Amino acid sequence: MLRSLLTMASTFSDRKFPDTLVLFDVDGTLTPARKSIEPEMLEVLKELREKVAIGFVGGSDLVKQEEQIGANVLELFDFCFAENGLTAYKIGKILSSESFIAYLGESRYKKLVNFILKYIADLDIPIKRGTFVEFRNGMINVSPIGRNCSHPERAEFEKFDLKNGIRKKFVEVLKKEFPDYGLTFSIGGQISFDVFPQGWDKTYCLRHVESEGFKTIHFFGDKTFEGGNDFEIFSHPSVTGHSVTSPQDTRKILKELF
Ligand code: M1P
Repeated sequence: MLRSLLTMASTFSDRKFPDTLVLFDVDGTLTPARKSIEPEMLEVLKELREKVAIGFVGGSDLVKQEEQIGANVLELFDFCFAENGLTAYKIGKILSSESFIAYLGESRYKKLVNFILKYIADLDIPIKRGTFVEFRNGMINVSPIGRNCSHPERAEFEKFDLKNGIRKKFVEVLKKEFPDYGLTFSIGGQISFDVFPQGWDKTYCLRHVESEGFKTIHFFGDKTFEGGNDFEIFSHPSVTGHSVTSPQDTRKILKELF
């Protein structure tokens, strides 16, 4: 307890509310889906950081957050949590985390990835591009169309998937095929789903802030419904959750709150 208070006092004592942390999802909350952050949002975050500690918790890897928020993303937030917090930074310094491959082991991983690639090879969808499995530190990301598709192609796939339930069916098959792997399959974006060990959802990032002694933790996300990748952190007992419909909505709620 004393350690927590000391840590907090030394790190965020320059803020108006030093015991408050505000965490944000990225796609659909801070930025339009897979697009760049707008200047108005950067301005709002800068002002907010004078009052509270701020962080983001995204499903994507850090490379994508650098593309969307800026190459200096690590300087813009007190906490940067990529891959749900499996890649984590506090004030620009990396924090230690676990890894997907260490959890699963090479042999079980090979079985899983071979199955996924065979399933995608047999999928009859309008177009396919490249990078069907993206290997990350804390998860793999699986995309039936392939992550190399263009923006118009991803929008088309999203519509097609909504009608035909491609990802939903895929996830059902994987759950049946690998019941003993202890994995969660999370459809968070437009063209893919994330696969990670149970419990490694966005609540994972909370373990990195446990010792900071925050009294209030806010979270803003757009996929807060059950099954969405913001659901677990949004409904966590230690978190005050805010469900948003767009980056503009995020700004509106922030103005009301702070
Ligand atoms: O942040 C939400 C999701 O964003 C991307 O999804 P997609 O490319 O399908 O729109 C991915 O990076 C995914 O990992 C992430 O959860």
